Amino acid sequence: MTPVISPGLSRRIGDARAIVAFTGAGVSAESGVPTFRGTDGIWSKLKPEELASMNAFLKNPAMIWEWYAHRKKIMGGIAPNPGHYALVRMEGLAPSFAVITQNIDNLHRRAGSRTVYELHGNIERNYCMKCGTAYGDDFVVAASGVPLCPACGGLVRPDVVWFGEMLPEDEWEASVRAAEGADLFMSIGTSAVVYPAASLPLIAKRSGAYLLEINPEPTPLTAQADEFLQGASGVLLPLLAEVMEGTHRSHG
Ligand code: BV8
Repeated sequence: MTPVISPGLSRRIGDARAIVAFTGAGVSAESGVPTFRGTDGIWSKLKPEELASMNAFLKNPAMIWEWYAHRKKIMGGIAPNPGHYALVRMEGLAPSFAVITQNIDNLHRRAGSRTVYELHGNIERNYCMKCGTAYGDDFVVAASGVPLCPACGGLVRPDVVWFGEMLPEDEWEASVRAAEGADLFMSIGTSAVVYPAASLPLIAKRSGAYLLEINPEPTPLTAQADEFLQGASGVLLPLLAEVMEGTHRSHG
């Protein structure tokens, strides 16, 4: 039976100095968080732009808050899965390791990942659109209907990046630097269609990184990847962590 992790990839994982894990909704799928574009996707009914956009929010804040409240409810009952924990193990072994995530579910941090760049924000954070005051989940959940800022009466929104909005500058710059400095860049559980995040794997490859894609199905990135490991991240990432641990044990 051919090993799932080839000897060539095992060597690369063991020798990698700077590893980046670029993650999308697929990494949280095994925690029970629905993906966006899969068959069970939360966008299979409505278009992303119809929900995750400023226009949609201003047009109907109550509906958009209902959608986020629904997602917060799902995320309230989830936990990191073996894929998240495998990335924490790998971070402990690699000289340099960063997670760049498009996910807003906070699961990487809850699993214990230390260097995490959140490109599209975090659903547990909210802020007033008028005065910028930050509000936690409790405030938003307690509000009946659309949460208004007690300080200035402004509309409170989720601290996530909507379509047409810029990504947080420092998270984006740090992510580009990490991609340019990586010798192993893993694109995991993302359909690689949302930009500018989806440009990071190619920035890494152009800067000399080995581009590994992990996904149960091919994506628009697969043709440019150096290697495509077909399967679930919750199964494959623990195997990669085991290979890394084995290499570090044998190196003493
Ligand atoms: C912007 C947060 C600049 C909110 C989200 C070119 C350059 C720049 C911009 C654009 C461009 N072309 C188009 C644009 C505009 C747009 C865009 O990219 N549109 C796409 C749809 C074409 N981009 C933007 O608007 C971005 N902003 O560009 O600003 C600017 C600003 C002003 C003026 C000019 C320029 C902002 C994009 C951010 C949008 N926010 N989410 C919220 O979540 O509510 S996007 C959303 O998609 C999530 O963040 C999500 O993470 C992201 C990507 O989706 P995936 O994570 O990949 O999830 P998906 O379901 O698609 O795929 C899951 C994958 O997992 C699948 O492949 C599946 O096979 C796999 N899988 C399933 N199970 C498993 C698994 N894998 C492993 N294991 C498993 N078990």
